[in-house]
Amino acid sequence: MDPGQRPALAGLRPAAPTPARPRPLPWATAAAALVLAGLTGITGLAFLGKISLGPPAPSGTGIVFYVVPYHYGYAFYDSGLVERQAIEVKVGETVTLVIVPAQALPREVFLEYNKRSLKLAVGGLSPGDPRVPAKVQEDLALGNVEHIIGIAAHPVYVTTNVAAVLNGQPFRNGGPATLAEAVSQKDASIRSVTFTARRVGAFDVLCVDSGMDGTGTCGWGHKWMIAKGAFVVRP
Ligand SMILES: [Cu+2]
Repeated sequence: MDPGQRPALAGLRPAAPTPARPRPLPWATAAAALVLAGLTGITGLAFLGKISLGPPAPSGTGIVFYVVPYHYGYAFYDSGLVERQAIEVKVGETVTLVIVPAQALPREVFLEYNKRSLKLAVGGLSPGDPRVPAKVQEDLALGNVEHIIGIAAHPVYVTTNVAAVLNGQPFRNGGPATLAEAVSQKDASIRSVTFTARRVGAFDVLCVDSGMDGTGTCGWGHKWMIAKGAFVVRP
């Protein structure tokens, strides 16, 4: 039937007046309130980090954080994929870092992350210097696409392998559209590390590898790829 056409019967019958909304029965109200309370409880727990509404984490991995390295910095997300300024854990806690390289995501997303590098002084250039994005392009052309994520005073040394999904291109084609998608699809570029937070303090997250010339795997801005005190271990 043509969507604009109404059934013949509808035209013959006068539209019935909308009946007054029946008063909900007391028990129904009580049941609805209970359901609502339950939902609020779940949301509250999720907010407090007691349970996660985000992607399921592998069991036995403790508290999970996601790290997105880009040229030349990091974005941190909690287990619900909410961005955080730092990775915050308690001493003695088992921590799993799931590393999703920004380059595993589409070009626009990758470039959006890299824009953050324009807010900082990188490589002796002042914030916003157009030579910074030019250097990123140069690094991509040179194949300087990997990072090695380390955390001061902790056994963390994770080499990314985004080249495996880039197929020689500077940007990802046909990959996950978002971080959430990359995580739920378990993108081939994802690496993770599980360790124990042993010391109280604020530790730097850094790109550890450095070549003979000190440039490292991600190239020009490697030395400046440090998130100062971004791994926070509370007593
Ligand atoms: Cu790096």
